[in-house]
Amino acid sequence: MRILSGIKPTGQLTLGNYIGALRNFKTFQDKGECFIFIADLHALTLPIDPKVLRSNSLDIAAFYLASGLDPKKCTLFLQSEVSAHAEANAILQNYLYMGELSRMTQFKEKSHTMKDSAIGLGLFAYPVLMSADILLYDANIVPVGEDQTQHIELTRDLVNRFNKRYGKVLIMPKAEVGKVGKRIMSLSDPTKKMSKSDVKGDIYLKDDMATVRKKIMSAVTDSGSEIKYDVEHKPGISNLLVIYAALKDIDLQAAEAHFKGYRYGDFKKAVADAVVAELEPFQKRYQEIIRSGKVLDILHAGAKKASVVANATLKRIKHAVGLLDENQ
Ligand code: ATP
Ligand code: LTN
Repeated sequence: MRILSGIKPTGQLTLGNYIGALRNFKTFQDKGECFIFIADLHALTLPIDPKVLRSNSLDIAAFYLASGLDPKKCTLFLQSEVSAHAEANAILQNYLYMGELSRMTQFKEKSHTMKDSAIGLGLFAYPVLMSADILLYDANIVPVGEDQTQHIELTRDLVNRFNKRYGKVLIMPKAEVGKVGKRIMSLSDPTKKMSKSDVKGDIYLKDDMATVRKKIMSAVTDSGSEIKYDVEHKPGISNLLVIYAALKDIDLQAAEAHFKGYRYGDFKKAVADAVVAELEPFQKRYQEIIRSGKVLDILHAGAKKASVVANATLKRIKHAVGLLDENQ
């Protein structure tokens, strides 16, 4: 089995990225061949300072390692360092269409406040490159948070379309979304997704522990006093329950039962304790990894390994569509 996922280095990673994606990756490295990358080409789809992009990319690599990904078991690499991604993108863009791309929620959310003259083609064509990422590795499983499943559905449509025309060339991928924590909400507005481009209401993986506690203690809660999972009537409490359950690896009923009779204040304190217990050692590992100075070497070695797999698939795709290669 092949597993592939990535995170784009657009900003400081949040607890949402951690619970929805990062934390789950390591569970796959013993289940099959695992490819985890930094989607740095995708980060260019909105304006970003080159220095910030470089430092975010290194940070994500260090976070991957700190989360327990082992470069011996799982290939870690930069998307831009494996040129097959850009080449496959150039071919596959002809098999996804304007109508379906313009219906993508992420595109609509990111572009609705922008003028047409400011929206780059890369933002619109984002799912093409993402499909290339996935298909180049013949990935069976793509672990992601809920917001990315629409892009993976589109990749599946592309596979059907392409294979119908050229025979069985591409492997059908499937999104794998965690049971608890697939969509962590903002602490200041629990009806909105916690997202790294939204500054308020986020817990950042680099926040110091006092800040983490403060943010959780001042999270928006709801009227009433019961600790209950009810997204419609109690979005704030439900979000904190999800965070707790995900970090403790328990289901929501067990979390609810645990907090029966708790007051909001004590409940929030317990959630803050759970987040600190997870992030404190994680940050220590991150610091050690950055100090080791080995991150770039790991990424370069990963790109070499990834290129072998990606180039083989690219060759298959090129041959299928009729591009001549060195053997013809
Ligand atoms: P941006 O705000 O720059 O769009 P983002 O925070 O949404 O970024 P991505 O890089 O798009 O983050 O996502 C990285 C991974 O984290 C994806 O698998 C995504 O589904 C997951 N993810 C992002 N935000 C959340 C969230 N709030 N809850 C759960 N998973 C999330
Ligand atoms: N769009 C993803 C990042 C990403 C990705 C991928 C995830 C780019 N290519 C391929 C899974 C598989 C995001 O996190 N926003």
